[in-house]
Amino acid sequence: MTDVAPALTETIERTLILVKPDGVRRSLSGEILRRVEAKGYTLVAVRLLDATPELLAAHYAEHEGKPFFQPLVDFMLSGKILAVVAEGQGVIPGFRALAGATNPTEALPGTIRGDLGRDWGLKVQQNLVHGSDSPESAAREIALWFPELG
Ligand code: D4T
Repeated sequence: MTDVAPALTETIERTLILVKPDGVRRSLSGEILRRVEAKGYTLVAVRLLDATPELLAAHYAEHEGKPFFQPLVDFMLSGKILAVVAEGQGVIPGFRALAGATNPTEALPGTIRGDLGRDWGLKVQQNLVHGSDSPESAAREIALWFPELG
């Protein structure tokens, strides 16, 4: 047989989600994971951890040199992070849609940042979550935060 449909698993993708220290501190980890699961995505791996400067330098390499880089790293070192790998068709753009715009003031109601986040007048936006923005970023970030899944 040559005309078989592609295996279902070929379209499944994975993304890295981080509940940042503000989300963990504000006890919003459960609410955020609830939204991911309620949307229908599957949790593949979950880890509560303290990031290191080295891990964050690799994760945020694209932002090095920008004015918010050091405040961003300091913020991400300020408390526990809940790192999550979620899976499902379209989960990379799907979670970005659930998260909403980077700036929580502009994030639409209904999104994680729009419903649960706000501008606190700090040097870096504390916007509760991170989500990979492309398949290439997802692969790179999952390897950084969950080396055992690589
Ligand atoms: P992350 O990467 O955390 O999912 O957020 P985004 O994808 O939505 O945004 P980003 O990578 O451009 O920024 C990373 C992180 O830096 C903060 N930030 C960003 C900030 O405080 N001021 C800024 O002008 C920008 C662009 C927020 C998220």
